Order: sequence, then structure tokens, then C-alpha cells
Amino acid sequence: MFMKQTKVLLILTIVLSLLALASACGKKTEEGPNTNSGGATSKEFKATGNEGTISGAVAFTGTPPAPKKIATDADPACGQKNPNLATEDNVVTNGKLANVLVYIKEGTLADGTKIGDWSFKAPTEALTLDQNDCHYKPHVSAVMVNQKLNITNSDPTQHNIHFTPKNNPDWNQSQPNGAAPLSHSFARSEILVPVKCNQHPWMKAYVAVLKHPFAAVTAEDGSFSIKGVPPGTYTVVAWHEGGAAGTEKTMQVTVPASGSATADFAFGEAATASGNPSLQMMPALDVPMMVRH
Ligand SMILES: [Cu+2]
Repeated sequence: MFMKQTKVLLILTIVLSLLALASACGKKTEEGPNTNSGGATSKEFKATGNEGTISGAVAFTGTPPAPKKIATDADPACGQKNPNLATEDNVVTNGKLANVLVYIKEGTLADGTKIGDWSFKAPTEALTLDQNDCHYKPHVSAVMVNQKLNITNSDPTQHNIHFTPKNNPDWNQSQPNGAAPLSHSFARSEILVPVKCNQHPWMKAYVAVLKHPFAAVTAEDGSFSIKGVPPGTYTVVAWHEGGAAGTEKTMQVTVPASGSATADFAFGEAATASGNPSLQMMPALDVPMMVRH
């Protein structure tokens, strides 16, 4: 009788151990194929040291529209600080265009993975968006999802910063002169978030919110440089404001290991005729969001 009980117990123990082992193995195979599917389970990208650079210049072809002087009657404090306040939608110097956002839209790394399959850590440094001379500085900028924006007021007047995104919540805060900086961030990617000032109708800025750090904005001389790009072949987009939602130019580039790729773009009337304009604001690397909204 006693022997029989021991035997049953022993068999039970063996069966249970086998079951536990089988379920552990089952779990492992379930996790395998999901690791590269993007979203919350995507792997964090780690630089390996063979990253390269995408750089170039953006030209403005033809005669650029002259900047228009802004009437500051709505707030004399703006005119007193900057009597020559002018529009910023086409900042052209020697045929080169400033304030163009250049970013990687999609692409495949040399190891065959898609850039959208990787996750990238947002920088801990905040991007400062200053209200200065009754303009936003910078006029065009790029941050990563959840990266902090530090909003400052350097003017002797009150501003009202108003982000009007499509994929993120509306955000609208007044900031009197001398007030402490405001902080904001965006939880979802968006190309690009328009910014306006409810006090000064001419004040406009654009903030790109990306899931990766591969973006740059052209300087006064039209140049830009995107560093730390893993070797691969990418679709690079140059975006410039104007029209309903801006104009885009697209180019394929291949970044060799530890090398560089050139991406030169042209905007302007003459360039538009042969270019690839798109009037669509697209969320970067975020196809499901397009369906949602
Ligand atoms: Cu303002």
C-alpha cells in the first residue's frame, strides 16, 4: 500500500516536471518572432561605431519672394524691439534656402532590418524654443517623441504659444514677459506640428516630432548634416513650408559604413516643375496613426 502511494507520487512528480518544461519551451518560441515587429516590443538601437552621415545643401531655384515687413500695430512692443520685423517663410541667402527640415522617412539598414523596427532613446537635453523679437527661434526644428521642449520668452511682452497638432493633443499656454520657461513634449510622432501665437498672428513655427534622431534643419547657407546614421539605404525627405501643408522633396540615399552620403535638394518655382511635391502632412514612420485619425 505504502509502496503504491510512493510510486503514484513519483509518477505525478515526473509528469508535472515534464509539463512545466514543455510550457517554458512553448513560451520561448512564442516570443521569438515578435521581437522585431515594431511598436512597444521593438529593440533599442545601439550605435556600433560604423555609423555615417547624410549631408547636403538645399537650393532655392529662381527668384525668391522678398520677405514682407510685418505690421506690428497689434503689439507696439514688438515693433519697438525689432522695427524691421519681416516674414520668415522663404529665408534665401545666395540661392540657398534655410529652415528646411531634412529627415529619414524610411529605409533598410545594411543588416536588412527596417529603421522603423528599431526604437531610439530620446535625448535628455531639451530643445529650446525661444520667443524673441516676436518670432519663434528656431523657426523650424525637430525633436524626438517625448523629448522635452523648453519654451522661453525673451521679449518685453506677453506671448501665447499654441501647438496645433493632428496626432497629439492641442496645447495652448500664455507666457507673460519675465515668466519662467514652459515645458512640453509630444507622445506621438508627427511631421510637423504647426505652432502659432494667439497674441501675434504673424508668429509661426514648425516642430517635427520623430521616433528617431535622424533629422536636421538647414542653416542660413542651406546646409544640413545628419550624423550617426547606421549604414543602409534610406528615403530622405526635405520639407519646406508653404501652401496648405508644405512641400516635400524625396530622395534615396545609401550611407556606407563609416562613410557619408550627399543629398542636395532644390525648392522654388523652377524646381517645383520637375520636382516631386507632395502636399500631404505625413506622420513619420507611423502608419497605424494615419488609420486612427
Ligand atoms: Cu507672440
